[in-house]
Amino acid sequence: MTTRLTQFASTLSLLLVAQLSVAGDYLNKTRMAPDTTTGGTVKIVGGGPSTEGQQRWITSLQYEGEHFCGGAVVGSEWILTAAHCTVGETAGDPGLSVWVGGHDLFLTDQGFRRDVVQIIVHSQYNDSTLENDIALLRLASSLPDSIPTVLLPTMAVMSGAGAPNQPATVSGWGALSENGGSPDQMHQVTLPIVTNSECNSPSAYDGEINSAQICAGLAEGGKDSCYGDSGGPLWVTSGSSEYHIGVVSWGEGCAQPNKYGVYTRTYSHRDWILDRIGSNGGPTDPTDPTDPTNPTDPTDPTDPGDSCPNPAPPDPLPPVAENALDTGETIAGLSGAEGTVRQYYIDVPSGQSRLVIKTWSGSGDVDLYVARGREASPDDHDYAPYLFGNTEKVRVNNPPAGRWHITLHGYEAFNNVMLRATITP
Ligand code: 4AZ
Repeated sequence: MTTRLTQFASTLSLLLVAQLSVAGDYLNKTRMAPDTTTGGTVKIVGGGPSTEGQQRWITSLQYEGEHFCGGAVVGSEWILTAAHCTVGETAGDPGLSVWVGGHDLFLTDQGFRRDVVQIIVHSQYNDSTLENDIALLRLASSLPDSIPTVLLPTMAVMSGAGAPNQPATVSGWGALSENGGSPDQMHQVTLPIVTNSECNSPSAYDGEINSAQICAGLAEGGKDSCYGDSGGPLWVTSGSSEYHIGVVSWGEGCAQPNKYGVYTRTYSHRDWILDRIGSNGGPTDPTDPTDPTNPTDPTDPTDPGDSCPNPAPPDPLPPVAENALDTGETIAGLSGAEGTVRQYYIDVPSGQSRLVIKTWSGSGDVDLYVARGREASPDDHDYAPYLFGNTEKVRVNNPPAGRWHITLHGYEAFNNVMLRATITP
């Protein structure tokens, strides 16, 4: 095992050297294989042991029985983890396994072990910036019903329990301090979700964080995920359900002031995940009226739990005229109530180098959705920054030719917002 970890670490060092010229600050990003020393007297960076038997959907990725990354059960045969955890791993390698539903790494009669038959890494994963640091592992056989799945977050969760300043929990078997050893027992720490603008402030990551990432931690430091927690979950409870809101990805050291933990934002990859695993199943949150899996939705005519005949479901997006946009044209003064939809399109000729669509200014919260070749909606789009407030931008390099559809959706009432689409030849 020591050999293998050494190989893993030296692969990363090679990558680090190779990346040096393209990303000068890259060496500051920590995402190494964990220290293999166990025990120690230090506490997990600001947390403590988790409760045995809780969050049995949390998993340990192991090589020859040794933990190297975390993960989460999102389907009975699917594990969500970080793309960087899969670097150098091969599906079908008999050394590679996932350990599910356990608590103490050395009590191997706990939990369930499964081989990995498929590794799906996000096609846009960037090994130097760690953008889209997300991957799915398919297990050789389904997990038993006693292992729950963690739910993928909905919009409502991200604006409630998953919103900035709310408490979220990160769990794993990673190091207990930046220079410390790793525990046998799963640990967890609860820390606040941080806005992307705070995480992008000069004292934090100075603009490196994109909208498909989410940060958590304290400005004063002291609570964080650390080496070996990568791939594991940042999660919140909403109603009676647990929702996965981030994949442990990187950070500068562990628990340092202003150096928040950086997580891949699960919500931004919800469709990517669902397209691959089918459905997320599991219990639904009855307090969440926008949860599409909620079986108590009275407007759902297919809901077997509904005793009364259902009325026809309302149109989720009322039909509105779609307006053409010219490149560089600014639409000013857009306003509407919550739920208002405004639709535009722009025709992109072939061979263009960039398409930028942005909204800014005004008040309230309007969200931007972009899709090529079909109407864009909250449920079907190619791009959606999905940020709080009105400053949102989609940039597509070398955009394929065709009609690009833009939908603005009032997440809350919005007032006096600007919209512009620009094609760069
Ligand atoms: C890691 O390498 C890792 N402090 C995880 C989280 C953080 C840094 C490194 C964030 O697994």
